[in-house]
This record gives sequence, structure tokens and C-alpha cells, in this order.
Amino acid sequence: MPDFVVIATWPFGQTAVKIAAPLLQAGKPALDAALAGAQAVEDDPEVHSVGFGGLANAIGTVQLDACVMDGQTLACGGVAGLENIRHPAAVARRVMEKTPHVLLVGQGAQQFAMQQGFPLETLHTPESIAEWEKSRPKGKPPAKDDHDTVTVLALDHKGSLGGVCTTSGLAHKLPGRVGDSPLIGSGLYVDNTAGAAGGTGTGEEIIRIGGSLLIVEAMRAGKSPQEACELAVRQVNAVAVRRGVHPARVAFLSLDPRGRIGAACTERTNFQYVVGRPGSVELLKAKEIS
Ligand code: SD4
Repeated sequence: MPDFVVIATWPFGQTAVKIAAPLLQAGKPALDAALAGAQAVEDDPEVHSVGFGGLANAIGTVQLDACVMDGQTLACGGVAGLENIRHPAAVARRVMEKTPHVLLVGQGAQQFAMQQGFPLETLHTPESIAEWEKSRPKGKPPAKDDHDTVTVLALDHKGSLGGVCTTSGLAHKLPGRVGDSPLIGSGLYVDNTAGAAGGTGTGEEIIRIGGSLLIVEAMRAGKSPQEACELAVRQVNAVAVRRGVHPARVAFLSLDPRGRIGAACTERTNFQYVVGRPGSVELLKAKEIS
């Protein structure tokens, strides 16, 4: 049996990896482990950009985006602009398993979640309300923690890949704005025959290049996970230069079926990620590409 590997975005990815690793160790499927890890981050009110306590949009509402994908079957599901449901990634998995569809948005996503037994609850915390009140009158996004996503990619003992991506998206986004995180091929793509990839950062720039699918297809064409992530960051940079918005703030992670990993980011992104293998959890800094 191959060893398991689980990787997750940002230092708070440690929460996800510490939950997912023992599950993989116990022989659970990659998607189950990745989802349990991502859900632990959604539940953490200290993480201000994912799930409960997430960043509010321009009118003070928390709208969550998430998706999941299974590398064996390419089964996938997503939700976008989901309000008052704490676990968007789990809802995305139900979309994958219980509907013929891939993506549900807004009210439809919320109604589906309720039908599936997810409770409605406020996602605000006293801290998230205070943060929004403080920054709203100036019309500026909060100085720090203005966005971040947890993307979790896992390889299980059977050699199968699974991935989850979940976020509250950009702080102060327009109501209804959808980022890369619920979009299969942008914020996440997973295929056992090539590899898995996920993104974080300014979703518009990730969508523009189809970031995660680009990385997986580069691995299929023979690039290593590291080379594939660097290629995607160079593509983001080239497009950002053409559009006059260089440097964009984007980072990518990847994992191949052999357990090799890759990570790269645009300049000044300071992207860190967490890698869990049997007996170790490491926080690493991604290579910056300017
Ligand atoms: C978005 N990609 O909604 C997400 C936000 C994020 O680091 O990941 N920020 O655009």
C-alpha cells in the first residue's frame, strides 16, 4: 500500500491536516479525510475566511463557496453564495452524491442544504461583526485576513486522490459574487490518472486561467507537481501584466498519484502550506514566482 499524503493551504491548514492524517492512516478514502479536515477549519471561528465566523460581503452577509472532487470517478459538487449554513463543503458533497448536478447557488443551494438536514444558523461571531463594522464606513477591505481559502488535497492508501476547497471568499465582495473556490477546474481539480490541484488567492485571476485544471493537465503531460504549479503562476503573472494588475495575489498546491507535491505563488503572497505524511506534519513556504 502506498503511504498517504495530505496537503492544505495556509498555516490554518494544520487544523485540516491533523484531522485528515489519522483518518488516512486508518485507511479512510481520500475525499472523506479531506472533507473532515476542511470541516474542522470551517468550524473554527478563529479562521476568519472560512465557514463559521467567515468574512462578510459588502452588505454584511456571509456567503460561502465550496466544492469537492473525487479522483477515481471525477464525481464532483459545489455550492456558491450559500448563506447561514456552516458546512458548505459537506453540502457540496451532497450535491455530488444526491443530485445529477455539479453546482447549486444561493437560495437553491440553501434550500437543498435544509432538505438534506443541515441546520440554518448565523455565521457571524462578535469578532466578525466588529471587524465588518470597523472597515465598512471607509469602504475598504480589512487590512489583514481579507481572504483565504482552505484547500485540502489527499492521497489515500489505495492510491486514490480527493480534494476539497472551502471559503467565505473575498471580504466585502459584492453580494452574489462567486470566486474560484466552488468552480471545478478553477479552485480545485482532481483526477487519479494525472493528479490533484487547488488554488487560493484572488479568485478572479484563478478563474481567468482555469488554474487547477491547467495544473492537472500539465501533470498529465509529464510535468512534476512543482513544475505544474510554477507554470500556472507564470500564466497568472503573464495575464496580470497584460491586464495591468501585476502582481496578482494567487497561490497553487498540487499532489500527484505518486505522492509528490508542488506549491508556488505570485510575489508578496507569502504562501505557506501544510504537508502531512505518516508520522509528520510540516509547515512549508511556497516558491514565489515573480
Ligand atoms: C476567492 N479564492 O473567493 C477565494 C479567496 C481566497 O485566499 O482564497 N483567498 O476568490
